[in-house]
Amino acid sequence: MEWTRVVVITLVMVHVTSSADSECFCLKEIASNLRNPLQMAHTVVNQEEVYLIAEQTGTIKSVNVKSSIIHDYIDLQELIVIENRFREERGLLGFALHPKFVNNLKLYTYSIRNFKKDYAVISEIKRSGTVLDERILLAIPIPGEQRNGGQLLFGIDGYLYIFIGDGAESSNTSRAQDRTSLLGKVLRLDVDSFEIVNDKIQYYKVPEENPFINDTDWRPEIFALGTRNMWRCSVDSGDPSTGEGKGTIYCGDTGDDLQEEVDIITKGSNYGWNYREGNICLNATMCSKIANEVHPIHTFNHSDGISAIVGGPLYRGTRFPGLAGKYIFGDFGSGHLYMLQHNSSENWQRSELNLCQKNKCGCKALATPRQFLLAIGEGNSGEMFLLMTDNIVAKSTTAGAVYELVPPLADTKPVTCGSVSSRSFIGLLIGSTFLFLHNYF
Ligand SMILES: *[C@@H]1O[C@H](CO)[C@@H](O)[C@H](O)[C@H]1NC(C)=O
Ligand SMILES: *[C@@H]1O[C@H](CO)[C@@H](O)[C@H](O)[C@H]1NC(C)=O
Ligand SMILES: *[C@@H]1O[C@H](CO)[C@@H](O)[C@H](O)[C@H]1NC(C)=O
Ligand SMILES: *[C@@H]1O[C@H](CO)[C@@H](O)[C@H](O)[C@H]1NC(C)=O
Ligand SMILES: *[C@@H]1O[C@H](CO)[C@@H](O)[C@H](O)[C@H]1NC(C)=O
Ligand SMILES: [Ca+2]
Repeated sequence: MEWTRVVVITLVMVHVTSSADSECFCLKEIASNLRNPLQMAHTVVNQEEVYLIAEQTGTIKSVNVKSSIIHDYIDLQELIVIENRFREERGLLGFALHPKFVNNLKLYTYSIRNFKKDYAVISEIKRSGTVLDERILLAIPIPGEQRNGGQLLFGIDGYLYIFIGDGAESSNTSRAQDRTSLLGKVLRLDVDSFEIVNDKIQYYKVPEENPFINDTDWRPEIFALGTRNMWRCSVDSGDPSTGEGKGTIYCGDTGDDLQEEVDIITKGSNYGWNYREGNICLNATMCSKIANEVHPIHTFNHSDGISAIVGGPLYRGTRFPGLAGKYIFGDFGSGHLYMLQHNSSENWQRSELNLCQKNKCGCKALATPRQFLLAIGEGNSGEMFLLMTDNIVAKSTTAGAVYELVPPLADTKPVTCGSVSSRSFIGLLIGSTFLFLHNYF
């Protein structure tokens, strides 16, 4: 995340009709009173089907899917650093469940902690009763307070992928291109093994297939480089009948002044930062010399109305047939959602998704969405959730909520739902002034 500047601008924007009009969505609230919910998982804990939702302030809440009862599952509040202020990008930034979580209850967290200085800490945590067992896998010093990354996920190879921001205070640093630094990188670890390194136990092993494992100039954990601050990545579960696409990793990489981008993460690739931002060259000397450079599948100019990208899933659910096989992402500042449709080997076409009109959603689905989009979650059957808040100063408010995307009612006769209100989420009014939150992530 990075909030380098907040510019108040007047937008004169004519709402563009979406090509996906027939695929409008309704929102059903599944949890509220949260403090910056920024990652979720859908799983089973002790035979209870739950959503686990991480708050930036340091807890992972468990929400019982049937009863909606919420409790704290993991509480790291005493261990992490986070201040009660605007532009705070530290705290608990992400988690991933071990592929065998249902049996071993191991999960992995990415949080910022202070041991005389700030570190991005990746650790394995297991809760047994009320006791938390923790093993620190990596503690990476972070130079600035922003662009700290935070995404963790397991690939279909069973390895843990870690997405670290470049930790920079300004775009001039080239840590993302520095092979001896873990900043601005995607790392890949085997967390089911350990190694003894310099007579100390290291609670992971570097997979033999990591691209730079034989090159002593490189940190062997590096899987890919040249990333700025990837904010939310996902693994495609594959086409349900053909398996096509299974295992592909998609990320949104937040931009600096000019462009946001969507990337497909592949082994040994260089995503260009900070020589290139999106597809714009920032360093004429270096742009032609980027080895194994992989360009984004899509870029989105800030001038076209995006503030900071929030990557989502490649949709494999069934509720929205028109979204099948499309890549979904959103905008932090406005909460708008978009899809990318792959229509030839090189071409991904963008269109906007719209919230349905009030009378097309049942009363239960007439939730009032929050302003800021923090993440897009995915349930076990591929259905989607929005993690949002009205106030990003997380420690002081509980303005966060999680919504499930549900289809509109088949019967569109107007519904009356008492005092429930629904604020329009889309199509900023012509000439309205709106906070253009540039580069929060
Ligand atoms: C970064 O580079 C720009 C352009 O070269 C320069 O104007 C700016 O002062 C630099 N910022 C820092 C912190 O060095
Ligand atoms: C590293 O070296 C080993 C032994 O020579 C070889 O088997 C392996 O394929 C190499 N790995 C990579 C990623 O180059
Ligand atoms: C381009 O990158 C090189 C290598 O990191 C650096 O030395 C140089 O100052 C950069 N040039 C600009 C204009 O930022
Ligand atoms: C995006 O911005 C870049 C540079 O700022 C410009 O060259 C390009 O034409 C823009 N693209 C669109 C679609 O406006
Ligand atoms: C494919 O994408 C291009 C550019 O984004 C668009 O012009 C074209 O209409 C699309 N083709 C189809 C078949 O959707
Ligand atoms: Ca890039």
